[in-house]
Amino acid sequence: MKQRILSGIQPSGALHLGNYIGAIRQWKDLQDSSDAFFCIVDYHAITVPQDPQDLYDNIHQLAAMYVAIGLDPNKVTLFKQSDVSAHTELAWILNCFSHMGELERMTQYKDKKAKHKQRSTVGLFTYPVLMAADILLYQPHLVPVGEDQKQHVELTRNIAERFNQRYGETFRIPDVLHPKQGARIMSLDDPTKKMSKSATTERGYISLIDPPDVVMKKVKRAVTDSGDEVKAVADKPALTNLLTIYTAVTAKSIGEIEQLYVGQGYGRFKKELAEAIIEFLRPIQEKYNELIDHPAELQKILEAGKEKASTVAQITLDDVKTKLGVI
Ligand code: ATP
Ligand code: LTN
Repeated sequence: MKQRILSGIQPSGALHLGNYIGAIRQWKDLQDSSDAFFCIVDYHAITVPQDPQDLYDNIHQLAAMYVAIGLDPNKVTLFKQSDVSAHTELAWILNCFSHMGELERMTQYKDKKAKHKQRSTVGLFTYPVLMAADILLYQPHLVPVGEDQKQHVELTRNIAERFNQRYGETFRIPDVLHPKQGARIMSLDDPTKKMSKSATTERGYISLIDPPDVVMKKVKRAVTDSGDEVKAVADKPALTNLLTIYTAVTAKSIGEIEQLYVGQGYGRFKKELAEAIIEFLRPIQEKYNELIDHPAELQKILEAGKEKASTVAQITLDDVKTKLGVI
């Protein structure tokens, strides 16, 4: 039996290299050997204010990006969370098995609450419970995500264990899967913060749809460490981050890259890193532009995904409802 995997991304703007290296790269690598479900988590996106037209566009752009990056809709199930009503149904049920204290401890909640002070919603608070529902419905063995999502997957495991203890084996307890390198890509303008699309300036991240001149500019402006050695070591967090990006977009190991720039300083390293990123992005952007021009094709992929995901999710939901005594 193939391993089942499930992951998701919010349609909250163009993806960046951190999303690719921390999450989607693993999805791509796993698509042949596993039974994979990848979700566009649109109901998670509305936990903070969204413009309707932007959200609609972002959903379709994310679907196009999933395919452009190399996920094959014939091998994996690509679907939209709001298309499968079992997600919100199970989320309600799991809310009744989640404790206030454990949700209050979630660092993503604390960060986002601080950002949206005036309009912090209950949805933002129970966001991790909806994520637990997304996961548990599909009984996955693995959840491939970046490091920032580890706490949410641990919460998912705790909620599932609690339910299983009370009602008998219902949910598989999933393991989190992080990449060996690049589980936390840092911001280009501040290597102490993670690369994020909701950062205050665009200088910190490279979007997968940034044109070549923008990539070159952002890499050239990236913060570096003191000294001039190109080395991935603990006291060079900025260089370590740039080298992690370099190795992810080429077939070269960090050791090989370090060797290439011995005694060369940062200038040539940054220029060639930018060129490598541009080369890496070129085919992705070509495919993406082609797909964006064919919305009917994207719609067809999401329709097929909805069908397949609904069937799998409903089996778990029916089991849960039977155990609760509501069927
Ligand atoms: P936002 O900044 O809007 O919260 P984000 O850029 O952090 O978004 P998400 O959509 O929350 O990205 O994350 C999608 C996936 O990418 C998740 O699996 C997450 O762990 C991973 N990811 C996000 N940022 C990074 C990063 N800097 N390094 C590695 N993985 C990341
Ligand atoms: N919380 C995640 C997005 C997400 C997710 C999921 C990831 C929602 N549901 C299920 C993996 C599995 C994020 O912010 N990146």
